[in-house]
Amino acid sequence: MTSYAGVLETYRPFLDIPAHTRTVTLLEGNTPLIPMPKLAETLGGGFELLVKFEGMNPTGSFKDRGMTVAISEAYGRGAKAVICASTGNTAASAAAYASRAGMRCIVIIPAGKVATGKLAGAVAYGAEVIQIDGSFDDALNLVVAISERHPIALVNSLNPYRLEGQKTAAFEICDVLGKAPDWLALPVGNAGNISAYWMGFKQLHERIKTTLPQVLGVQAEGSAPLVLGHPVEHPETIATAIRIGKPARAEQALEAAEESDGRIIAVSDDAILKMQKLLAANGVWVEPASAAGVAGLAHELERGTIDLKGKVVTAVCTGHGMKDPDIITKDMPKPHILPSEMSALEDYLAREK
Ligand code: AN7
Repeated sequence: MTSYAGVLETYRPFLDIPAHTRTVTLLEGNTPLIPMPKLAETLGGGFELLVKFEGMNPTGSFKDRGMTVAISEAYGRGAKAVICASTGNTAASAAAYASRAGMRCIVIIPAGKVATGKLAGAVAYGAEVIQIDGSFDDALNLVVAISERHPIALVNSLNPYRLEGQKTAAFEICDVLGKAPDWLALPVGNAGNISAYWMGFKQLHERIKTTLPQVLGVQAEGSAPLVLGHPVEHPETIATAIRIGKPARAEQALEAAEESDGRIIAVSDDAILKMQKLLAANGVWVEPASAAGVAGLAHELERGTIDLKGKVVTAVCTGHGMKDPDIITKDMPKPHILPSEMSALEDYLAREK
């Protein structure tokens, strides 16, 4: 038996990467494609819904797929330091892979707008965390400028090797289904992921003649530059992962939507949080941004603007719920405190539910 070796080794012949690349991996990828029949019924039924649960990657988000490739390339050419701007998940992922390669990792994040689990991850893996009094977009401008002036590798999704790695998720979906899905729904922030999926599906279409899915990209209403058609100066959303006003891969994302006969839409924070609860009620706990894709499907179904009858629909849930525990605990009902006695517990069971 050959054991699983991560996305770079598994899909190397499909990846456009330089020969100097030296694999740095945490055996990311190979994440579950989970059937969600009960949730599909809740949304009206008549279609097959599967969630690609990217929260099951080593650092808890889809970013690990692209990061293994970006860090492997930087490591292979002798880079000693990497830098990224991040709403949190990229930071934690860069930190983890840089630590394995023995590289310095600097992450720039918007102060006060990064979920606890992501910040903790970046610190735990040994990154130097710098908070700026500004947005993700400001942070991205800074790291791009720094990486042009200093020998520090940029590992944001402007780095093409990030997309090479991220597109492996499309390959995995087709491998499991034995075909491409009819629709793919996913959240959109800096727009690297939607661009990478589309690259992956198109590559398989050209090589092995799979069909192409229609792509539904979903932004949060308060941070929806791709829906509005212009950058958003002060993006706001509860889904801090996608609190991005000027996506680096905007053009490619719009192309993916158009070429696939799909679209990019926006949903409200309420709809995102409602879908986070619905997913969790089906055993899949994701962070708020990660619920946006399915929330977008629900939005279109409610309005009758999408026909999913008989279709196979894949929704990408990009990050684990454990990344952002505060969003759950802040509204948590007060815990029941009982005496440590059987009778008290029996009284409770008789009383509740
Ligand atoms: C959970 O970590 O931009 O459209 O700096 O963390 O490829 O940006 C995160 C983005 C979706 C959006 N879901 O993906 C970062 C960062 C989750 C995310 C997105 C992000 P892109």
